[in-house]
This record gives sequence, structure tokens and C-alpha cells, in this order.
Amino acid sequence: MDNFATDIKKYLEKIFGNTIDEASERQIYQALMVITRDRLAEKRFESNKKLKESQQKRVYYMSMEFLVGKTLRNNLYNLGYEDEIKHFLAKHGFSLERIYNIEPDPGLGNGGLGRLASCYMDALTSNDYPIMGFSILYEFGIFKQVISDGWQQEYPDNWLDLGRYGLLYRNDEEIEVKFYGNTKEEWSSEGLHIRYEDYTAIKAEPYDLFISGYDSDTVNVLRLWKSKATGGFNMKLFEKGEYSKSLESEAIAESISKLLYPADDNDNGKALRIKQQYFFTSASLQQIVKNHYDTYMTLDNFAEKVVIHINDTHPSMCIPELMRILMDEYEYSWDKAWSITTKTFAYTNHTIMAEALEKWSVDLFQPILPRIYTIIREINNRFCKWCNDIGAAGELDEMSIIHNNVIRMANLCIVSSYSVNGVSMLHTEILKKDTFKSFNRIYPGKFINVTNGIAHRRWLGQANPELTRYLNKLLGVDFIKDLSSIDKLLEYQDDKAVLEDLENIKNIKKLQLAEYIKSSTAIKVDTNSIFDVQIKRLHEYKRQLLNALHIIYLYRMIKFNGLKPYPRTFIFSAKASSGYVMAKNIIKLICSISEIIEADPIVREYIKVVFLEDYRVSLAEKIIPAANVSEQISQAGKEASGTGNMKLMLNGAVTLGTMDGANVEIHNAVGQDNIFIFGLSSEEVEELFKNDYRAIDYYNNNQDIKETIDFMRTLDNGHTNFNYIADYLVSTDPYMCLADFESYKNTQKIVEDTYQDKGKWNKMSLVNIAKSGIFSADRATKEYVEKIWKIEKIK
Ligand code: 475
Repeated sequence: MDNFATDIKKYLEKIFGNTIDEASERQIYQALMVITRDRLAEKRFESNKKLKESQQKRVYYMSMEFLVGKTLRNNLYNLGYEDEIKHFLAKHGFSLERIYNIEPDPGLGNGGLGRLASCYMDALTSNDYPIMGFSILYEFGIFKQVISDGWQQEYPDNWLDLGRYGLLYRNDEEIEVKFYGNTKEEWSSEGLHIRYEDYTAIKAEPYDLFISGYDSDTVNVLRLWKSKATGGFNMKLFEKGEYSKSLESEAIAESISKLLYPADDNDNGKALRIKQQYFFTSASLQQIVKNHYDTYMTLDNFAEKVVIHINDTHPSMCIPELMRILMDEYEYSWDKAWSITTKTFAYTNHTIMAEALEKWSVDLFQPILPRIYTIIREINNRFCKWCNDIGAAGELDEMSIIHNNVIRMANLCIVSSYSVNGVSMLHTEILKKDTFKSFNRIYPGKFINVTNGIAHRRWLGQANPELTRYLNKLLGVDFIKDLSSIDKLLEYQDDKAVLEDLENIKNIKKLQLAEYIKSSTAIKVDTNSIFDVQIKRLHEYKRQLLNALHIIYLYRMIKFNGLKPYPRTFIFSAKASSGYVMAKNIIKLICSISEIIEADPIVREYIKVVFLEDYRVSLAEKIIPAANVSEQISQAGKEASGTGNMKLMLNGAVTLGTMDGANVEIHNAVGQDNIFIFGLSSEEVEELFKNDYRAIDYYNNNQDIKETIDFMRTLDNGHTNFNYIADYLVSTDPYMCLADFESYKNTQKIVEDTYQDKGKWNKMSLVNIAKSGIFSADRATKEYVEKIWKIEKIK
């Protein structure tokens, strides 16, 4: 550590010509980022050496998104340097906390799927497993959200400006990726050869982000590819005097890694998205195959040494790409290549929403990736033939990979992977019984469940140091190392002093959040009120609208019916995909309610609504420890798992939710008495849907719903009214907010009453913390290791 301090001083002298006492915070930040990165690079060298020597099996985790969150705190925490650096900097008048704030959130993801990938990288590294992540170095991550007059506006997130110091450019490992052109089949005495001509080559430049582990010697790598035009600009065009055209093609090449698509459902039909997917999967596969070949001088044992995990279908072009490399570059026959391929890939599905299952039209796909297309077509032909042979031809409408001139990527993944998993018990059941039921019949045992988990070291250890310190002292077990030991807390469920201590810690976190709320929205909130939190992407199926409708109900009851509820602060934070009109309208509705309540001297004594802009990992880290109620109110059957629900529980919030996704397992863990469940079950939702859900009947038959919706129509602050949303709720809403309203409203009342019994509430909160062990990413990744990957720790 002495060294670390010396390194900081040296860096400041060398790069900025400053002593530490002359340095700016910005300079200290850069020094810390670079030195930490270099320390990790050294550790990486050692752990990689062991990995090479052991020749053990490795996992490559392919994901279009990794929502890594800030790295500096995480790395210093994991390396065990945090306290010493804090003191060293304090001696020179700097606050480490302020330095941490300089780092931008690397927003290389949209939401749950991307954050899950990062939680898993962290957990696997802490547990010494060999994993390497691959993704794209988006120049612009998820947009910055600014709320202006209640409307979401999107601004570019130029995270590399300050974020680049954590990256190491590996110019020695550049790779070329080819697009467009034509393939020619050539027969010779040695058999069929594919010649690929007139293609456009693009360079993939690798940038490595080191992933540290907690109290471990292992350092893993997340490799991010950046696209570059080959050779600057097109010399042929340049010589012909077509300067601007030559620059144009350069701009197109580099646009591939320009930005992250900001939709967490799927934007079908975008050529740039296809290029992004192929760009990063091809570069990664070429790298993986080369590494393997350099080590073993053969690819025959590829599947014994390599697992490639595909995080949803976005990286599914890995599959035909491996086939292409094996056949076109290493001269394997189809059958041999297929045998290797089908033993290499494992696929996780994260969604059953039909519109989010990726499909590409052949007309769009084929010209961009002609060779990859012919391989997919051949996989499909052989699959269809096999289905005929086994008597499953009748189900090909559901199962064929290419159907009505559309390529169904999930089907490609299922046919080609040795393992397919869902992300919660309920989700996996729905995959098996409904979404992919024919596949489940012809591939018995291929579908398995691995319930999601979260990196508790970040979401408790770092986000809530107050609670962590307290539990450490109280329990005397190292639950940061092993979260399952946190269940020792159950011994204190009737200990008044402990329950009060927990309440006091919650209040400290509420106070901190209240200060943040005041500074960012100017709204003053009462920390004695219930902090009721719904934070997640904005989606109709997640039903922020149901929450808003209930708030409007309360508003009306307080204003006109003398209702005096226990004070509550409803906290929302959510980004809407930029083209998602309804989602943006819902944000506007929530912001308008917030404004109307603030302007009402009576109502604002009881309820407040806060919409915090720019939801991101670092904001979640502020909100979650302060929450009393965790709103997980998706329509049953729609949320594959949820992971925010686990983070909130871990920090002592009590779930108010439907029987959906991992809520079901939270319910099983804490028991009926420590959770608030409401609403239709997923079977009941299905039933009602089949029998023609008629929202208007709920409006006509339920006085509260009628009055609330009528009142919603009168909420007209200036130029906006919400007739549009009211009409939707009483007519087409497929997520059936009205069907669950009565049950939600009643359960909200129970939440309110329970909260006032402080002893009871604190005990519920304690049980939630104590039972959160199974939701650790350590447990989840251990299941991947044992059930799917069959890998061992680095020796
Ligand atoms: C589920 N993102 C959560 C979480 O398993 C679940 C889709 C298309 C393009 C880009 N991003 C996406 C998702 O589908 C996604 O985030 N899914 C979420 O994955 C982790 O907990 O229920 O909605």
C-alpha cells in the first residue's frame, strides 16, 4: 500500500508535473484509475499464467450488454485498499468519496440483462472461476435522461471522456470482421471450398476492462470491441479523387460501435443492430478459436475446453460463426463442425414477451451476412429433416428456425445449444410448458432453471456500509464472503434492540436519500414517511401505471373524502426507450401527479411523489438501501425474474408484489407473513386473456376504479391531459391494470397499517435480510458452474 501512495505521487509528477498538494481532484481521479488498472493488469498476468499452465476449461460470456457500474470503488474495495487510500488522500485534503463521484457509470447496458452479466462476472471472479466476457465498446452508452417539464429527454452519454482510464487497449490483438460481398462454392478433389469475395472488412480493436474479485487472486477480463475502418480510408476511392466517399465508408465502419440501442425490448429490423451483433460475435469467436488453437494446435478438443455462453439471443450469431470458422478456415466437415458446435454453446433466455424474441427478415439479413445466412439455412434444413424423421414435422411451424422468410434467433439457439435456461422457477416453467413446449418435448432435459442472483458485495457491502458494519459486528460471520451465513440474523428476529438498530440504520439511509432528493428535485420529503420504491425500466408490463393509478386514488380520497393515510413517499426512477410513446407518457403522468401534489397544501402532508431522473447503477445504489417497500407489480407471467427485487430485499425492504418471476421464490423464502402478495396468478391471467378481458367491465363495476379514472381525466396541468392513458386503461391495456386494482389497493392498505406497527414491520424487514442468501450471484453462478459449464476454479 505504501507503494500505492508512492505510485500516486509519481503519476502526478510524471503526467501533470504536480505534487499531490498541487493536484486537482480530476488529476487524482485519473491517477487512481490508471494505477488501479495497472495493478489489476499485473495480477491478471499471474492468474492467467496459472490458467495457461492448468489448461483447464474456460467460459466465454457473450453479451451485447454489461452494465458494469462505477469501477473504482468496486476495485479498491475488492483489493482491500479502500481505507488506506481514504486516509492517505484525507491527509492531503482530498475526499475519496468525491473522487469516486467523478467516475461516470459505464452505461453499456439497458437494464436487467446487462446488470446480471456484470453481477456474474464479479461473482465468478471472486470465486476464482476462469471467465472472459465479450461485448462492444459503445462510444455512447445508455442515454442520459433529463426530465424537462415532466417529459423525458435524451442526451448522449459520452462516458469514455472520463471512463477510458480504466481500459487497456490491446493493439496486438486486432481482428478483421467481414460484411456483405458474395460467397462462391468451389469443388476440388479435396471437396467443397467456400470463397468469400468483394466483402467489406472492418477492424475490431480490443479494449480490456479488468474485473477484480473480492479477497481473491483472480482477475478476469471483459473484452470490449471497438470498430474501425481498415486502413484509415479507402485508398481506391481516395485515388479516384472521391475523398468524401472514402470518408463516408470510414464513418459507416466506425458507426458500428457508436452507440448502445436504448431499447430493452427489441428493435427488430435494424441493419445496424445486425452489424453490431455480428461484429462482436465474429471478433470474439475468432479470438477464442485462435487462443485455443495456439494452445492445443488442434480444435478437435474445442468443446472439452471451451464453453460459450450466450446471454439472450443477441449474440446468437456466434453459432453460425463457429461453424464458418471450423469449416471455411480449418476445413472441418459439416458433421464434425456441428458436433463440436452443439457441445459448445449454452443459452439463457431472459424474456417470453413475443415482441422481444428476436427475429430477422431474410431479406435484410442475407445481403449483410451472406455466408452466415447459408449456414443458418443449412442448420434449419437439417433440423427440419430430423424433425420429419422423428415424427415432429407437425410442430415445425413452432420450431423451424426460418419461418415465413423470418429467422427466429431463439430457435437457432435452442437447436444448437446443449443447455437452455430460464432465469426463475416460474419463467422456466412457462418456457417449458408454453413458449417452447415442442422443443421441450423433442429435447427432454435440455431446458433447466437457474434463478438469477445479485452481487451482494456491491449491493450491500458497498451500497450500504452502515448495515454491513452493523451486521458484521452483530453476527460475527463473514457474510460478505458467503451470503448464506446472513441467515444467522434470524436469531435476532425477536430482539427489540436489534430491531431498533436496524430501523435506525434504515433511517440514516433514508436521510441520505432525502438529501439527494432535495438537491435533485427540490422536493422535501419526510423521512418518517414510508419510502415506497419502484425503480426499473419503464414498461407497460411492469405496470408503473398501476402504481400511479393508486396514487391518484389516494390523492382523490385525501382531497375530497377526508382520508388521512400514514404519510408515504412514492419514489420512481426509470428510463423509457426513446421510441416508446406510452412509456414516455407514463413518465409525464407520474411527474404531473408529483407537481399537482406539491402544489396542494393538504394532500402533500400525506403523500409525495418523486421521480428521480437518469436511473442508473449508481443511483440505484443510493435508493435501494433507503427503501421500505419494494414495488414488484408486473402482470404475473411477464417478468422473467427481476433482480431489483432481490437487491431491495437484501437491504431490508419488504416486497409488495404479484406472484411473478423471482417474487415467487422470495415469497417461498420469507414466507407468507413477510411479503405482501396481491393480484392474479399467471394462470389466472392466461385464463382471463383467453376469455376476453374486458377492462370496461371493471370500470363499470368498481366504484373506486370509476371515480379514479374519471378523476384522472380532470388532471390537466396546463397543456397536458391524460385522457389518452385513461382510454387505454379502460379499453386495450393488455397488462390488465384494472383487473388487479382492487387487490392492489387493499394490499396497499395492509402495507400502510403494518408499517405503523413498528415492531412487526422491523421484524419483517429483518427476515427479508436474513433470507436473502439464496439470491446471491455466488449461488447463481455456482449453479451455472455445476449444472451447465462443468468448470473448475483456477488452480
Ligand atoms: C428481464 N433486455 C428481467 C433480467 O435475467 C430479468 C432485451 C432486448 C434488447 C436489449 N435488452 C434486452 C432484456 O430482455 C432484459 O433486461 N430482460 C430482463 O433480464 C435478468 O431479471 O426479468 O426482463
